[in-house]
Amino acid sequence: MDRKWWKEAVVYQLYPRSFYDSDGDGIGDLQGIIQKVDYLCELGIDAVWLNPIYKSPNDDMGYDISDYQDIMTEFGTLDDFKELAEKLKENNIKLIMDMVVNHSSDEHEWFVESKKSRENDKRDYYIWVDGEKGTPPNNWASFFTPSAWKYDEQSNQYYLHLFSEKQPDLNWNNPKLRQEIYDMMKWWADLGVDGFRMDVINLLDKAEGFPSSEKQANMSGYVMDDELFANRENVHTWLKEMRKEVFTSDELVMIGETPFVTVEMAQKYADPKVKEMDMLFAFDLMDVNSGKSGKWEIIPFSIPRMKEILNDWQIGLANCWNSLFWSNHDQPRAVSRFGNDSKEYREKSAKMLGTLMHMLKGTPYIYQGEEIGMTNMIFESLDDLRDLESINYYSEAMKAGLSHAHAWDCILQKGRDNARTPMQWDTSESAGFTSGKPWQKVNPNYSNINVEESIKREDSVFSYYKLLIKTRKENDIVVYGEYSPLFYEHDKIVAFERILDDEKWVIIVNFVDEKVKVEFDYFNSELIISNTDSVSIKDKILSLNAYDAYVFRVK
Ligand code: ISL
Repeated sequence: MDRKWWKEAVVYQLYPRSFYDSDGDGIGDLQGIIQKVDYLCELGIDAVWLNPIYKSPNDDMGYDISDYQDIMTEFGTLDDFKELAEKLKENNIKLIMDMVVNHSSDEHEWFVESKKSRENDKRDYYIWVDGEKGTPPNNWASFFTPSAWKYDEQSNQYYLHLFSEKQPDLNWNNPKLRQEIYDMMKWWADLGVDGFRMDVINLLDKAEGFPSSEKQANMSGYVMDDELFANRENVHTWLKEMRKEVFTSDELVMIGETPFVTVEMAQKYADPKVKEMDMLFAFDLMDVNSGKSGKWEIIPFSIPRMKEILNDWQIGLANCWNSLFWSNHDQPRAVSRFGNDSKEYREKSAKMLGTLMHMLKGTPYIYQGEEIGMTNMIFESLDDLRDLESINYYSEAMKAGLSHAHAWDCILQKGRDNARTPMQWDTSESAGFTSGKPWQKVNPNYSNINVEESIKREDSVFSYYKLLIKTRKENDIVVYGEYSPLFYEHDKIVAFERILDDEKWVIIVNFVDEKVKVEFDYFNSELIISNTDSVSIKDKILSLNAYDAYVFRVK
């Protein structure tokens, strides 16, 4: 058993902007987190991943960094950061920083310099290509705007931005730039952080010569062709270099965020012998209801397809390590998307989802609010949106002639603002998140769904999550046991075994809002966890009600 703290940990993903506001400006902050460390301890998590807290003009909510060694003004100061790090350490909670080095903000001094002239010594920190006004160097699409290139009048060149215009891509071919980044990361490591979640780390290497793509264009006429900018060879070279330079201690965890990654690619990135990354975030599951053209092409959700994804990753990374998550700050809320957020089934299905993620093999990530079953938000108008991705999608959809109703429905289902509504602490105004005007509307369902209520009720989602986390701590099998699928052909239940030495656990959950039956021949099983009081096993048949979840120890 290759024991590692980050394998045994449950990680809490904390979105500081929406967590807790200590000073009434409507924006969550570091002192706010400090005030809520007790809450994290109560839940029992072992590590916190903080979304970016660096200085930023917030075009993309902190993923556009203008100073890597300072804190976002709204969030506090470096002293606040040190106080938070200290407080987490005192409480045995590890701290994982989000690190964004594929791009910076256009307000970073490197880019300000780089833009000054072709001769500037920071010019090569970014990706500049010749081109005439109105004709971008190629047909690459950006995630957040139609073209991935922005023209600069003064030098008659374009710069590359895979994300927004205010997020110019850094030029990783430049060794000076790479060294500056490693030094900066070492500086954070020396401050005592326990690891990094590396944003879009597999996009660092772009195809030489920036060829246009032959693939199908999107509604704006540009092409999102990952083969030209993701998972290319130099990513491996630079990760090894970064690992050597920055990750000098084995205790420091390296988690790569890797869109477009396949199981085969992941095996290479997360190979424990090579150690480019310890684990990574893959997106097959998040894309389960997306069509070929991306997230806004919504296709029907299929349980068999979801099972296939879970199974492929469990088996494919059996010798590496998986990251397990139903949601994050870029995704809809888990219970609304994969469960059922109706009054009747919200809690039941949230617990069912929790059971699955905590019992699969890998490190579970709880996205802030998931532990109380927070739901998607029914936004009323464009003015309610804060995320540039949705705002851009809406405007491109209108230009392409799609209906308002269609575009709005997509935004309600998939928009990133869903995950970013403020944490619901109690029933006071603004759900107790702020005494001021919240930067993003609070979900009106906070009067029913909030921490204060959930924490004191024994059968709440919160209490159930506590039990899941505690069970992991007390049983090596949950962390290190092998995974093996069960009832793989069944189209409504998800089930698997975990096996460690002579111990075996069986996990069975019903993914639908109807009764299902399965053959159950595990005699003398002991029920360890369930989201229901009534287990019915008769004549070797287990009957499951809507969203039932069971964890058995087989004797
Ligand atoms: O958010 C997405 C879909 O809605 C993803 O495609 C996302 O853009 C991709 O996974 C990269 O995400 C990361 O980098 C982005 C940032 O906006 C995201 O918040 C971050 O998680 C650019 O830094």
